[in-house]
Amino acid sequence: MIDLKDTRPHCSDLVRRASAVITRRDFRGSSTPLSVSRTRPPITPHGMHTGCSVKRRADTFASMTTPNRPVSLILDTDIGDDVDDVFALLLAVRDPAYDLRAVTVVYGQVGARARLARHVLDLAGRPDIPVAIGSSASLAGPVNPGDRGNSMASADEVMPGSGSREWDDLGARIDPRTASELIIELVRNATVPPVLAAIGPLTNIAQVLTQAPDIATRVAALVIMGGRLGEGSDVGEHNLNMDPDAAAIVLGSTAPIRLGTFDVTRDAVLGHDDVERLRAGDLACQSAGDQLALYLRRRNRPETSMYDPAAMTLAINDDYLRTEMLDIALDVDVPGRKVITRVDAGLPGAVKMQTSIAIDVPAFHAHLMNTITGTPASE
Ligand SMILES: [Ca+2]
Repeated sequence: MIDLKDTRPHCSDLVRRASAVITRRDFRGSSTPLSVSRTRPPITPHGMHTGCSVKRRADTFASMTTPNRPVSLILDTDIGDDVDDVFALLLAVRDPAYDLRAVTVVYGQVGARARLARHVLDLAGRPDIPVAIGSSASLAGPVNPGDRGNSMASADEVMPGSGSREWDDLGARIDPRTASELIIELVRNATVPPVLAAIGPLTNIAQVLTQAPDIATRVAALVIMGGRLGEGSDVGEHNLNMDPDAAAIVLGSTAPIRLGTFDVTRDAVLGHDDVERLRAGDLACQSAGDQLALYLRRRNRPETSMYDPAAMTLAINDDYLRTEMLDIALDVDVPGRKVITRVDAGLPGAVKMQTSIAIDVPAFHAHLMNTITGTPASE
């Protein structure tokens, strides 16, 4: 996901805010106010709501997973653009709490994304995990090559070059099934319900739920990095904005959603100090360090957010992200490619989701780096 500096017109003329403030408590006992916008439905010819009836989801996650057993995980990713996806992928194969069963890729340059995922898994010693290609286009049609997020900004200088022998070899070992075929097959054949984690635009997941509605109730959880609450929520969030139609389908479904939002996960960061530690590790760590360094240089920033691996921890527990069951309402503006998420139990269409409200930043950073590198931080 991308830290957007949105230059598009805001929809402040479409929404009226009423003040509503919940308290965001971090794990160290202090309290920080977190504003949550309460907005009326947009009055716009292009706006629409999810239109679903109000659903009351119980958080069935605990009852569908087995304590002390790894969580079976399927990861759907737009790896290669923002660098946080590669850290989610490495965390998924190096934390024994996960049993990563498959990786599927989505959005824009899916051939390159699949090769990158294959490359990283090979470096991590996991050539056995299948990688399948999903939708390049959004549900509305082909993505604009200039779209934010349709790049390989964190990886194109790090992975084998297009047309090289290594590139061809990676391509030859991509799973022949489509992303939705692979997801549906794995979920339906699982003896223990898996967790489906989506850390990119939601096109593949929407296609799965459209083709096979039973998947919504067969997964232990649908973990999503997406949405933005509180200040800045009027510009939406990248993963939902890039395919608003898919977001409406997925977030309006009956799947037990655990939502890691932009406003919480952005506080988890890696920066230049972490690059050297990664480069001192094995081949997979070195590649991740190179991708992080490339991304920081291209974006000219000292650190960057780890939205995706932070959200992905919701597949395991709430140790790093604290969550509450909140009523999340959507305003979906397809032509504007903007999906506004807000907490509003009163709005028709609001859906209950286990939603992030706070993050333990130091604990998550230590967990991510220690797990990926396999070593504790030096004093
Ligand atoms: Ca992502």
